[in-house]
Amino acid sequence: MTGKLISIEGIEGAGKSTVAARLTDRLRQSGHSVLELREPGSTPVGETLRTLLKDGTIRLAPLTEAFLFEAARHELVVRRIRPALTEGQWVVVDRFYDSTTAYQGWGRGLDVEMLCRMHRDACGETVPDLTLLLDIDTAVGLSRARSVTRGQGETARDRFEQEGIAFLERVREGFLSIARAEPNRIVVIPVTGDAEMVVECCLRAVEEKFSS
Ligand code: T5A
Repeated sequence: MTGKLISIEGIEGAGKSTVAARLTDRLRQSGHSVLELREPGSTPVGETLRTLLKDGTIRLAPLTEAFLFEAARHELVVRRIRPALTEGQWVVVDRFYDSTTAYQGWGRGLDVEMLCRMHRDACGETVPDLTLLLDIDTAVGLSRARSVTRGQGETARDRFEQEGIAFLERVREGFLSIARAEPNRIVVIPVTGDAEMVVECCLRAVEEKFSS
């Protein structure tokens, strides 16, 4: 595999989708062939599971939720990520397996070691070369996310936004704990300025990681 896999992580409203799109543009401008993907999603199975997983009117046991995210992930790895990396493309993915560790492990209370085994089954040797963790104040992130979904008329139904602040605090702490455990892979980007400033920080992290 000659391409690079970059995942972008963080809680709701941290700016992941915004950064993924702008980072992809900037990397393309500097001559890379880049595939931008999202999780769950970016395959027919993944997009179908995304609709199910985000629908807060459907009850799911925590382990069911974890299996569905891993199923969507396996499809993404096998059908999109590995072929792209083999061709030498760079892949920017909006969320990857750290989200399951943080949300289903730290948020829902599932055993983190078990989840790590599930990640290995779903992804094999396909692990991110670099993970950018966008770390935002929980209340600010939740308010940004809600202002977007309110516009789409979805607020009442989104499974994770309706969990509220205490759940997202645990998820945020989970992400930071994963970052402390894997400092070589994960760079924490504090989200304090506007989107362009955050993108610049991400680009610097990418350059530092891959320039040598
Ligand atoms: N999930 C996912 C799990 O539980 N387990 C898993 O394994 C996986 C993969 C997916 C849901 O599934 C859960 C997590 C999620 O709840 P999603 O839609 O993919 O849902 O993810 P969300 O985090 O919900 O997406 P959001 O759109 O809410 O957040 P983003 O992508 O972080 O934020 P973004 O870029 O859309 O920005 C939100 C708003 O803020 C503005 C943007 O313009 C936008 O209006 N903004 C900024 N404003 C000021 N300053 C900045 N720096 C800004 N950056 C963005």
